[in-house]
Amino acid sequence: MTNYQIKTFEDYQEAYKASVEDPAGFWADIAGTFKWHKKWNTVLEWDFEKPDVKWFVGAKLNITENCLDRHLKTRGNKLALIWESNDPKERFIRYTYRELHEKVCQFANVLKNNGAKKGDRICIYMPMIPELAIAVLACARIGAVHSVVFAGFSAASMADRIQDADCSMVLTSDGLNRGAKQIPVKRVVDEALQTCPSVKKVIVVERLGWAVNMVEGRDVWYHEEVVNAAKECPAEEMDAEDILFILYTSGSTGKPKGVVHTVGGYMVYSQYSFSNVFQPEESDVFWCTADIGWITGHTYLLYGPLLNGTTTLMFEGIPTYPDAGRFWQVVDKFGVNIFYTAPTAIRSLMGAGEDHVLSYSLDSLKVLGSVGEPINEEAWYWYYIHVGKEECPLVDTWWQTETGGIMISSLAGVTPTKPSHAAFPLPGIQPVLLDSDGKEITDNEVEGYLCMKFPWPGMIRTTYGDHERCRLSYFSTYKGYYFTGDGAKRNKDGLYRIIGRVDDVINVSGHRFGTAEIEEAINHNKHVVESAVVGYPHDVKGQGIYAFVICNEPPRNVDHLRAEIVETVAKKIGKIAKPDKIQIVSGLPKTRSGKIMRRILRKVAEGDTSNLGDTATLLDPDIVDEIVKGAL
Ligand code: 6R9
Repeated sequence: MTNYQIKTFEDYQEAYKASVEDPAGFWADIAGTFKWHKKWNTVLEWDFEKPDVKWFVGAKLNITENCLDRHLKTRGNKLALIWESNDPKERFIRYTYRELHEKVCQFANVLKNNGAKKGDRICIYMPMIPELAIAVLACARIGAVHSVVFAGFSAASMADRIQDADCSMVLTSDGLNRGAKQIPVKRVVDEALQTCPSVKKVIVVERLGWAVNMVEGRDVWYHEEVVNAAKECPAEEMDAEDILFILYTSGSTGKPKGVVHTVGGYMVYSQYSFSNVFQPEESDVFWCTADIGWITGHTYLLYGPLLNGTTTLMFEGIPTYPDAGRFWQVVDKFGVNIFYTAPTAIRSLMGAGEDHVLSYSLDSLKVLGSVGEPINEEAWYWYYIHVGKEECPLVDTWWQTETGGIMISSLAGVTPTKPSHAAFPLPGIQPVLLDSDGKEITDNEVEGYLCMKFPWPGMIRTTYGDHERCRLSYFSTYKGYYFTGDGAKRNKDGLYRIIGRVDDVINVSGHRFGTAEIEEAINHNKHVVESAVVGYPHDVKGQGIYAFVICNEPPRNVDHLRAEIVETVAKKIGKIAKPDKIQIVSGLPKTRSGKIMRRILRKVAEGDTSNLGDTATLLDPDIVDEIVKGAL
């Protein structure tokens, strides 16, 4: 749709070459297609050791003018957002670009009327209702930093994130719909705010019409506030390197960290990657099934499509409600052309049988996408054959919260695809594979640590409030490189295949958790002395969570104890992080220096105990026998 949409493999090769030879010139050309109040003085300043990365230095802009105002003349009456309810019987909602612009301005005025201003951090804890998309853009409109917390996280997780970013406001709803369930969201917020004195205002959107507790002077209803809000709101002028948002994600150590993205670079990269990977045409309807609470929802449900002037679809529900045909029914209902989902969703629908998908036409589909975890060949073929009718290119898109946008992927219908391969880096992206000494691997078919040797506009700038943590997590393992935490292989044709995390991060249904984070939650249970958590292959989730737990006394009722531990994790993190298997053990395999040998636990969890390797260095080798015998 822009002049920079690559259309042939030769174009791709040319663009890639140009992006490496003259990165500043390459990105300046692309950035030139956006609306800036003031252009940059320098395209790029960078130093991976500090790290210090700045794009479009000195430029001034507001991203929402590029998402909305810029389109009003040519696309004012075109649909910007289609919203489909959890309940197939409830009427859908549609906003044109003009209407969405108005809604965002109104919400922005509500924020201002309630004291929000540029630079404030605002926590958004809301289900997938149109107001969530509007609220995010409203923050960006006034220059407030949004920190969206997925509405499945617990009160304790939300409180941690609010405190870390020192948020002054929370935007939420009375409750949420999820399949057949209704969940009291505001109650979770109230619990979280008991330990968050920085929050002065809570704006509540009505979704379920439930009576909720409203704290005098702190809580206001959105529908009451909006009555007094003007429909015009000038966009705050931002520096290209001002913070656009914080999004928390798990690493191998400690609490989740607040990944910081800035306005200018994120804007350019989200639009460029969206337009090239998915190859949208002007009349296409694009559907990304991710929740806005995750990076995929930020970049490819919201910002990327809107920056591109594309119609984006937002779905409140889940793939299996009221039945496993729901996704396909929605595709037919709105004539979705480009569909982007996660392997875990595909695997769960695959398990429900082909009938659900075969009863819909799916004729409108042109492009399919996958994200979040490696897609196994079986799921790849099922998706390609039954959903795409062997006619839609399937792009396997590898990227991370920290990268802001898609890094390695084929460009739909333009560059080659291969099952289970993310394939080629996008123009501007310079991946390398390193060996354990940090040397670049030039051979093919050898597994290495996936790193980036050059900055790209959408990359992480810092971890909020703790720059050293950013350096240690991503820029210190291999000097001069950004380290992704993933292992990968490159084949003879230069296609990348992502193997998975090489650190202590578990990827459950495409959601990241640190083993340490889950262990810490489990250890809060009063019966637990110590625990060790590992991932293991899971048919639907990709990876499941296996916990080895030492108790202070032999449990009287193991099932009861397990249920209690699951409850503790749900309270500390959220239901999405609850262990699938809990094995009670009397000890853990530790080295003499006290380090848990996770390699052994991983093998037990995988059910492969034939070769546990050398256990002689363990403090108590006998414990291994006990653990193997008791394996679940
Ligand atoms: C976008 C997103 C990032 C981690 C990443 C990797 C895994 C994501 C993948 C993939 C294989 C793909 N991952 N996409 N692995 N193939 N196409 O998911 O961000 O939640 O931060 O997770 O997910 O391990 O490091 P995030």
